[in-house]
Amino acid sequence: MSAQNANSRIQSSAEPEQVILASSGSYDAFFGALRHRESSGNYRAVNTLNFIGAYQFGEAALIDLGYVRRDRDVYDNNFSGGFTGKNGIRSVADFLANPAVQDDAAREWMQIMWRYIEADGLDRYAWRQVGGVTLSPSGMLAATHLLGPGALRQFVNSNGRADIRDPYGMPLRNYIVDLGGYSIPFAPRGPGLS
Ligand SMILES: [Ca+2]
Repeated sequence: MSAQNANSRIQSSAEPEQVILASSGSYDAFFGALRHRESSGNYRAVNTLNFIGAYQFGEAALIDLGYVRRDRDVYDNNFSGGFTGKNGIRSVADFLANPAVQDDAAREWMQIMWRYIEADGLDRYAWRQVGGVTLSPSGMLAATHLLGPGALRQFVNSNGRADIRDPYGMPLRNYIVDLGGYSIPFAPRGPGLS
């Protein structure tokens, strides 16, 4: 989620069918594309819902990653539990000032999210067509980053018909398609790749 998304035009759910044949982009390029999508690559970005940094992490993700302590509401992005000091990060300001830590957190986050996807049994949909799009692992991870594994499950269970959007109106489907063309080293490889 990002301020950039807030400015995005709300798009029709009836989008043309898109097919991703293989992952042509590298894992590094995936992070660049995700940063661009989330914040235009601005490591100091804070959006109106208090998601922070180039990847627009929220409180719940930073708790899972061990940067923030749990408080009564892990989704309100007030970070009131405080920071743990992981990688020297003791405040939102520290996190925003440290691109290397944000990149490190993003890489760790992808592995955590893939385990969520596996725990939900959604990994078996990798490279399958759902609702007219190919679910590539990078697209699945991007969608899970946008709205969580529950939203990806809803997308799969509805065969892509559920119109799932982030609070700024960004459709889940856009993340699946636009960030779907990157290879993920710990996930199933696409057809035709060795
Ligand atoms: Ca909180």
